[in-house]
Amino acid sequence: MRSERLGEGVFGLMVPELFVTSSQMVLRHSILKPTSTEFRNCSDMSGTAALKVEANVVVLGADRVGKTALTVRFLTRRFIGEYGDIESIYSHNVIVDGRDISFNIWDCPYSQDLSEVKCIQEKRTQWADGFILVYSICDRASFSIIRQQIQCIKGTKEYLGVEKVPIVIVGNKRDLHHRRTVSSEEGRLLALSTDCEFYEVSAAETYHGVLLVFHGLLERIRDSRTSAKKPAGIKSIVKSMSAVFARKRTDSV
Ligand SMILES: Nc1nc2c(ncn2[C@@H]2O[C@H](COP(=O)(O)OP(=O)(O)O)[C@@H](O)[C@H]2O)c(=O)[nH]1
Ligand SMILES: [Mg+2]
Repeated sequence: MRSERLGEGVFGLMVPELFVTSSQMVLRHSILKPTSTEFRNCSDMSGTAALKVEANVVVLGADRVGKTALTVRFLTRRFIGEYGDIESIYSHNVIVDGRDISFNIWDCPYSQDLSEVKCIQEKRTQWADGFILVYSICDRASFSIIRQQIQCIKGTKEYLGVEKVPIVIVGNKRDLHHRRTVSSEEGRLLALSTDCEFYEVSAAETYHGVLLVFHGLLERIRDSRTSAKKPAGIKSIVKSMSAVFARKRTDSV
């Protein structure tokens, strides 16, 4: 059996976990293990189903933008209406393109306590393979928060040596277009300028859009995995050699 780690986990972090089965949801606490995100190739299985992919997804955004609605829609295909403010990690298995995918989805409440934010944000960013950043198209302040969160995530990942961060930006509450204060173009432009994917959805109205969000993120996670594995190209070799020679020249001055 081959085991390959996708990302680091949160060490001993206690979080509530909502395990979802087809018929029921059970809320309980669990300890996330550092090796929670793995690609596994089980030798006793055959075909493409033998490859099991685990993906850790963090859902972020301002209060009341629909983070939980979006997550619960993906897990259960239902829109309930009111969700409360419980921080949860949900575990959900799906088959995508014949592959067994295990999503761990961390639905995070928004916090403005800066000291708390810094500490927990680092843990989340370290744990996550990909991010879903949600704003409401009727709430301009929630759109500004997304911009800040992208910078913060990219900064932390860069510090951790990760070049490409899979991020999907989601403008939610599309059904409330008569109350729109953020245009689709603004969302699309932000995504373009920050190398993120963009979707506008209504968690209240459709399951399909929400499904596209999670599949789009999965695609980005796969891409980032592939590019991280690629051997250094000629450009980066030339870059490293130039850096070495430049250093030697400076040393000899
Ligand atoms: N009209 C509309 N309301 C939504 C949508 N998504 C969520 N809501 C509502 O927005 C409120 C906040 O949703 P919630 O998921 O709890 O937001 P969170 O704080 O970001 O997790 C709730 O009253 C939801 O019913 C949507 O797509 N359309
Ligand atoms: Mg919530």
